[in-house]
Amino acid sequence: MALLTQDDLININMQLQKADSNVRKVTGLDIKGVCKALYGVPRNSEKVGIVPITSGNGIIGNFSASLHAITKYFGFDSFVTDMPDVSGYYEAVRNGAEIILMADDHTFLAHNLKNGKIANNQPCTGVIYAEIASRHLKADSKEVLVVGLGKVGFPGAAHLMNKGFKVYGYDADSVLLKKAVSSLGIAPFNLENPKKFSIIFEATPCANTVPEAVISKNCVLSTPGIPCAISEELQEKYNVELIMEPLGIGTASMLYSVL
Ligand code: NAI
Ligand code: PYL
Ligand code: MG
Repeated sequence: MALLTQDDLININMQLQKADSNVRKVTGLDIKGVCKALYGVPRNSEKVGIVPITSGNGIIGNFSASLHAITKYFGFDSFVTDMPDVSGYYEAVRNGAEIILMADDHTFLAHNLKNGKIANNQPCTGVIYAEIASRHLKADSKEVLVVGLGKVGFPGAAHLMNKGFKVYGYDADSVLLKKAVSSLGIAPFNLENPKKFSIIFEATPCANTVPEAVISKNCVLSTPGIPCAISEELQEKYNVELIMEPLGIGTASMLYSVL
């Protein structure tokens, strides 16, 4: 999994507020509203325990603090444990956590200890960024381009298919592209024969993965991918509505999915 860096998470509150404003502009809903549309209106708001995990590459600077800020931004009572790992998990439960948030280098989970529901950040991120893209108020058709069909992109593409969109997909890994075509019924997108889209969803760890030939004026590019899929120059040239944020939107999707 491509790992976040401390620098990706600088001033997460400002990044989240900016992303929320862009989501409202594109969809007419805020991030919370999109989560409610996806998962239903929560009856209550559980206490969240955030447990730092030292395995693998270890603690990422700003990661736990960002989760603390993100959970508070969405109205949850939350705390970061003093201890990491097993001791931190014990501390979280002993201090009344009803939902556990923790991440190693491969899995970022939300586990609701009351109802047993568990969520993985990758599909939850793909689904919410795809949902936001699908709600583009000024879309000129139900055609969408998905670039990147991995652990985030594939669930996002599946969500768009389930919503009745015409999904064109591309992945640099031909095996993954074939799998998405055969299992989801998406259309393989041919970069040699490009067309314009007003809705684009990208989930790759590479820059410049969305070519100019597919970008239409005022299109929405909904992308959790880090770094950004298009240059600032292209974003300005086509007035692209960019939905991009390093952690909070995906975390909101996880939390609402386990309430
Ligand atoms: P992954 O490795 O499972 O999937 C990435 C896919 O992109 C791969 O199938 C790869 O073949 C494809 N790809 C790479 N370069 C490409 C190119 N030039 N054109 C087309 N396809 C290309 O990774 P995963 O877990 O799906 O994550 C994708 C990105 O999303 C990563 O950058 C990750 O850090 C980020 N991410 C962001 C989150 C957020 O909340 N903003 C949450 C989770 C992941
Ligand atoms: C969840 C993020 C989104 C993109 N990549 C994922 C990532 O960086 N995962 C690793 C998270 C490790 C956290 C570390 C800590 O500080 O607790 N174990
Ligand atoms: Mg996010």
